Amino acid sequence: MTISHDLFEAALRRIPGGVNSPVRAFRGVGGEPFFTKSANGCRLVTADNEELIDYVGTWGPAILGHAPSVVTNAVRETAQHGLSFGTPNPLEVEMAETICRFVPSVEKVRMVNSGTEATMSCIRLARGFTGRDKIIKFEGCYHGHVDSLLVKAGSGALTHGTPDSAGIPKALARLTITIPFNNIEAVRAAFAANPGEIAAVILEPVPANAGLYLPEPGFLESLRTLCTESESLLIFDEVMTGFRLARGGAQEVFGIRPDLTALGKVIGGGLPVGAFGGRADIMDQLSPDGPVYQAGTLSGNPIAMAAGLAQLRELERCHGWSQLEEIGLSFEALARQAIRGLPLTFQRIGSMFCLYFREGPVLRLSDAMQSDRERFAKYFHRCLDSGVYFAPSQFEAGFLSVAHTSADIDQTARIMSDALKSVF
Ligand code: KE4
Repeated sequence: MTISHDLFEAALRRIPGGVNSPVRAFRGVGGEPFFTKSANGCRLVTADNEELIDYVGTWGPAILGHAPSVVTNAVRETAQHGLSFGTPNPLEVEMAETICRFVPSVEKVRMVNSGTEATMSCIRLARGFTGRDKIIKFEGCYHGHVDSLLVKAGSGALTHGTPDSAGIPKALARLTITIPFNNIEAVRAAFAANPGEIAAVILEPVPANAGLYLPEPGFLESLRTLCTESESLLIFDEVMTGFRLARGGAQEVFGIRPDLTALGKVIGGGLPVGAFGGRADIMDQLSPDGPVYQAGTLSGNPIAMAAGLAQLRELERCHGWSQLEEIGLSFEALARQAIRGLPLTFQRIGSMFCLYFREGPVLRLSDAMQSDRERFAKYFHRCLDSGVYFAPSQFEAGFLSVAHTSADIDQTARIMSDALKSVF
């Protein structure tokens, strides 16, 4: 038996499913999860000393690769002066100013401790600001485990067949209208059927929790227009895409100005950080100035701020976003070579990608759901056994980092190609 197996046995006795987050349980691909004991650059080292080229990147934060020295040094240095103060600290101000500089639609911002807190706070703030209750979201989009948003959700909810979680009061779920992504007519109809009742539309501008698919031309622009006309708020959940697709995230790439933006992952450099921000007139509705309450003991934690700031500064210094595009282009070229002639679809934007086990294109959840999950699972394990770790679910995106070298990508392409030959 392996050390990971023994650790998993112990975990199962005390942690539900043996994991602190469901997608780690490998239920989407079968088998037992490996345990990681260290990570550096684009590689993980398992508890059994296997080295893996990592394309999950702790689900997005490791954009510079794992444990970049600029971040670990900042953490070490900051920790000398204390771990948490429960008072305002200078790093929070620097983080807020940096976010507002990177993301122009964010005029004011508040730090939280996870992406879930960020989206949850956006929803409450939108409802408080508009005085309306209903929310529009899109099938397959995942916004964290927020009661109002765990309706036809993606990511682990989809992987484990619980897109509509138990425990959500029907009275609350009824206030969430879910619509297929890229269907602007259905959004228009929802607004017409609920005049003056829609507080906000929330979406991942590039949905990456049902694999990865893109907004069709004009879709985001139409959402912006519909929200403006209806005086509803447009909320971009950029927990995944923020600071990754561009310095200003997907909203910079697509030229759309949302009213609120949820952020996370990259912003913490690997530590627990989320943030939400947007128009000052909306953000000023938050306590202590306004009537919408929101709070957090560790929000703006100095260590987390130092880690996130070090990561954002380094991304800007090394022109990380253009490096990521170059790495993405070369990865895509090799991936397309590996899948040539096979009933597969490879979709990418920047450093995010997905290989769907179905013929494309994939434009919405219903398309993604037609993927061959069994064949995906076999492919996943063949790659893992050969030293490449892709996300353990067809309904997750893959992530490249600045630390992935051309040698890593060449090696990955060979392993992908061999794995595909063995499952087709
Ligand atoms: P967290 O609460 O997990 O920090 O963030 C929730 C969240 C919000 N919005 C988007 C677009 C997200 O992708 C996420 C979390 N992403 C998943 C990966 N698909 C996290 C992995 C996990 O659940 O363990």
